Amino acid sequence: MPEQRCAVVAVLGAPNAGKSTLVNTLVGAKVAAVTQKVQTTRALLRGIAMRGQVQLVLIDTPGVFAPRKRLERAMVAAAWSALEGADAIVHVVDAPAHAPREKLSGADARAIEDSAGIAATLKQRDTPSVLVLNKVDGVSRPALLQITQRLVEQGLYTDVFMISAKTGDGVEDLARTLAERAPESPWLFPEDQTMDAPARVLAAEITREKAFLRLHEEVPYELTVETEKWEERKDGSVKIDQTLVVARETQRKIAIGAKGQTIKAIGEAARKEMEAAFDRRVHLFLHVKVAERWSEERALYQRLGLDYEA
Ligand SMILES: Nc1nc2c(ncn2[C@@H]2O[C@H](COP(=O)(O)OP(=O)(O)OP(=O)(O)O)[C@@H](O)[C@H]2O)c(=O)[nH]1
Ligand SMILES: [Mg+2]
Repeated sequence: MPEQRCAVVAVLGAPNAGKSTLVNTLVGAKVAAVTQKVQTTRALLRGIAMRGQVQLVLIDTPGVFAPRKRLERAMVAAAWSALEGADAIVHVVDAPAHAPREKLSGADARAIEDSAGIAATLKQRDTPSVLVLNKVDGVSRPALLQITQRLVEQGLYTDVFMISAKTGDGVEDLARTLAERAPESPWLFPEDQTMDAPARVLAAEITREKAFLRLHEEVPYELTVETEKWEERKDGSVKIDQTLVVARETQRKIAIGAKGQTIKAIGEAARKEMEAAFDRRVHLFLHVKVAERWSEERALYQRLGLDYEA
């Protein structure tokens, strides 16, 4: 029997860089919500990927940015906390956002600033970091070289990878390198497990993703999803009751939509994905509730594993 090896890998980067997409691709299953909006991931999520005798425990983190609100501060603190105990760090960068151009959008300028801050911080640490330029499907070769050059000057990386987390291009090269460097250690999880969170947490993430995708303006950021009930049925199906918590009555109306259309569409998309994820029939019931100060409630932070006082 070859020795077991295992590496804890923290996946860090600015909001929207593609961290969750990369973790899902490496795991080969959906473990983390992915949307085109920033601040999709709110807490640490572990995805587990096997490569031969090597187990990679990938920690998906919330994006690192300049936080203002309590929840944002807790998210960013959680992202940095993932570095504790990590054997390796993967710094994911949204390459198209960093491409040199005459005029940058505000969001791209922020992404560049956030990445530079991360590069500088990682440089102070002993844990080996690799730089991953993501979304190479959307950027030219010369631009990639310029972006790499700038970040390599700002940080200290053992390797640079150019990948598309979405198409999988280059992802196995990265996996191989991470696996090669994994220290000898017993696996932390059974080899057929793909994530560490319980199914009801994944169910809440799935619904939150569908709601994020369908709701616009400020609603997604002021929304959270709780799995209230999980009832196993004799026929092998499961009945799941979830509450979408929003901060205002107007948001409740938007989430429900005319004749309940919006919530119905969110529920249908979520149910389909849950059936695939749990490999069984799902009866999903969604409720919408207003709790003005949910993002200030201590219990929420505890459930998400976030630090209320961060
Ligand atoms: N074109 C392209 N899009 C990608 C790629 N990887 C991720 N995306 C898209 O980028 C957006 C953000 O992806 P996420 O995986 O949610 O990004 P994240 O870094 O986890 O974002 P936060 O959790 O909000 O910090 C989504 O719309 C993805 O589909 C890629 O390789 N190519
Ligand atoms: Mg994410």
